Amino acid sequence: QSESQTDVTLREKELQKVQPPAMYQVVLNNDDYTPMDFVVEVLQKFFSYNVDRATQIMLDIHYQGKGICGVFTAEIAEMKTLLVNTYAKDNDHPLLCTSEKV
Ligand code: TYC
Repeated sequence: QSESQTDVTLREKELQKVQPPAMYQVVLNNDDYTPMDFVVEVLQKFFSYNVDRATQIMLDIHYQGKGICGVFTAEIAEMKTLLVNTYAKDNDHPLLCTSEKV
């Protein structure tokens, strides 16, 4: 049984509908060596949190093992992850930033 032309046209219209972009969580991972102050600085510098919120998030990561810093489109998530890991390396800290699709 073949699809009617109306069905095909409707399905094409459906496929053409704009899709919201895929979103990615940028995650900071805990470790035993990166100073707490440095993590707070990273959260302020790259994710625009104020010092109080940055401290809360840092402590959450410290006790839970990891924590979400923000949710972004692919390019922004990738760029922030790279910037944080480069900044950590440049400062000789093992801090690891990762991103994962929501
Ligand atoms: N656990 C680290 C310490 O005790 C602090 C820390 C917090 C490190 C969050 C990484 O993503 C991190 N100095």
